[in-house]
Amino acid sequence: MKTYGAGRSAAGLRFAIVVSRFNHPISSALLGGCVEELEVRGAGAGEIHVAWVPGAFEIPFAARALAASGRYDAIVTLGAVIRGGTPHFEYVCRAVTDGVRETARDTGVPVLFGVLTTDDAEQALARAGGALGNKGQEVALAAIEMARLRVSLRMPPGGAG
Ligand code: INI
Repeated sequence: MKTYGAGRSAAGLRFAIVVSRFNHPISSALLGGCVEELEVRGAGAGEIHVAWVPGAFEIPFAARALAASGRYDAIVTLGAVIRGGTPHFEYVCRAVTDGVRETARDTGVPVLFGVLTTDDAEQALARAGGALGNKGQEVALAAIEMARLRVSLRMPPGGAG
């Protein structure tokens, strides 16, 4: 059996991160975890570009522009949508999940989903460097794996990747 290579080294790969400013303490903690993991895995600091947007609703707009630029091997999206007891939460969640999925589908660039959707701030903080880890770090690993897989899918199975 031959398998397409993936791997966990970020060396030589280029990443863009789209991060929403809304719920800033949470999103900045996600960003810190994501950048740290990419750098630990070998990504050059000059190969990680960050685009801030006002809120999660705006994430797909920036993710699509960055993916379409052809400059990046993977796009990471980060943010926190916290339920506030109004339908607004559902609308924002739907918009960002649909937009991220459609961006990856339409551009062929992996777009990773690191947007927390939680009932309250405590649940989000627990996932942004708290008791339940850091979603930014987790999604950085997924971005590396998908970026490497994308490269290797252009080669025969078992090739470098
Ligand atoms: N944006 C978020 O990123 N998280 C939220 O929890 C949130 N809430 O709760 O409203 C939120 N709203 C802003 C939205 O994403 C847009 O920025 C805004 O509607 C302007 O288009």
